Amino acid sequence: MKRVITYGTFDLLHYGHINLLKRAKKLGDYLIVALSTDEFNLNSKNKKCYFDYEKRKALLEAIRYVDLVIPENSWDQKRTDVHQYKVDTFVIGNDWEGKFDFLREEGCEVIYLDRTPEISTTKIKKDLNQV
Ligand code: C2G
Repeated sequence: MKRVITYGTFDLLHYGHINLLKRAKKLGDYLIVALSTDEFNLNSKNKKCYFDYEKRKALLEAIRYVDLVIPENSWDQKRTDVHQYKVDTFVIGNDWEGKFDFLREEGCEVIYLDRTPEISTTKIKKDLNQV
């Protein structure tokens, strides 16, 4: 069974995220999503989430492509995650191109997928403000 992992905040969940998860699942048989916790978002990603971790986790667990959701508490857990969850492939959007190549040293394939254009949480918030 080929195991794939990806990381993110996924707030507000939109079709760009779904598109990423759909393509990520196609790369294997089992998809793990490491979901940024509220504290990690606030303290390390400078993101204030609209939905808290439990709600974002429930949303992701309802997506057919997602098999397991685990917490992302720090930038540095990827190496251990790859071993702990026996991950074959790490995948993330190409806004992170090159940033996680070091995982190849752990025997993990690293793939950067094109982001879905024209959609982002920032755009959603901006458009809603103009309503
Ligand atoms: N994404 C995408 N297309 C968009 C928006 C997002 O493909 N229009 C992808 C991102 O590239 C990422 C995933 O959806 O792979 C989740 O996006 P975010 O929640 O913004 O993730 P990010 O904050 O970049 O967190 O340790 C890694 C970080 O936790 C990644």
